[in-house]
Amino acid sequence: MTKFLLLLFILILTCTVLSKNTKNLPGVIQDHGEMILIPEGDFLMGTSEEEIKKIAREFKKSYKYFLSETPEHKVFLSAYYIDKYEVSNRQYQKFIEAGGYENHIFWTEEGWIWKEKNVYEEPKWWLSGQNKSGINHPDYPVVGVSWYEAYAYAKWANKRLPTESEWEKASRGTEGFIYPWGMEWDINKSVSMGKEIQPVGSIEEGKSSYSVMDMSGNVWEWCSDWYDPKYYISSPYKNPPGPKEGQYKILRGGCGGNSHSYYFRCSNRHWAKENFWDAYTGFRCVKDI
Ligand SMILES: [Ca+2]
Repeated sequence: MTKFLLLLFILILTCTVLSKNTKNLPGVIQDHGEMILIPEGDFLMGTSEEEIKKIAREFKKSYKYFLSETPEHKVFLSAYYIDKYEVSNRQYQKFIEAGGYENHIFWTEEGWIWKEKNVYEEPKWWLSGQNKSGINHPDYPVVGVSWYEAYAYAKWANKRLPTESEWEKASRGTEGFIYPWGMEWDINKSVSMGKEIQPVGSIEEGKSSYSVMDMSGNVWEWCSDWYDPKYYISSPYKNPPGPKEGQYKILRGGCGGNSHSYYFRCSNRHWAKENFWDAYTGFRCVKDI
């Protein structure tokens, strides 16, 4: 009898430990966001020198402004999942409610220090509702978030921020498209050129060939990579992880407030400090298979 009770006790203890761990298993997606599988394989990343000279002439800019997009090169990526939509205020609210701003384990060391020092408990404008922020605008993309906050959210959700190459492949597909929908600029296919941001996934016609939404416009999206203008010259062919260090993090995709179509090309690169935030900067996440 004693032996039986002891076995029962061990069984109950094991179940309790397992059920606690299950909550944080890598397979559990905390924000319930829809994700799209991007199959493994090659795609064309960056822009050729000939093409950037053409763009520079069109917009009367120095071609050096676009030089970090060169050389155009082939990249192989293992399969991964990417969020179909930019992370919404509705999803971000779950992170706040789950104690995201109170739990050190979701944050980088620098991010935690930055947050504590500034006493941040939510994104900018979250409580005032300005710039379509906060719970009164549940379907809009979260804005006013630094890279630190995007990183912490992704970790809480059991996802991660995309590498720059993962972001670009999900946007332009394997056909070498300039824009998510094809080769020609179309102002009606993205939230762009001075428009206010819209609820995520508002423009169906602007989806990429993988059906990922808002890769062009609406809000800029944080990536995991540091920015190095010369990275493409020596980046590895397989699953490039991004530079080891840097001063700025990569942003991709352009935003409603931008007024030149070159920002909305899939290969356009942009960057900002980790603590940067504004009314047009958000993110989406990816997940390993
Ligand atoms: Ca976007």
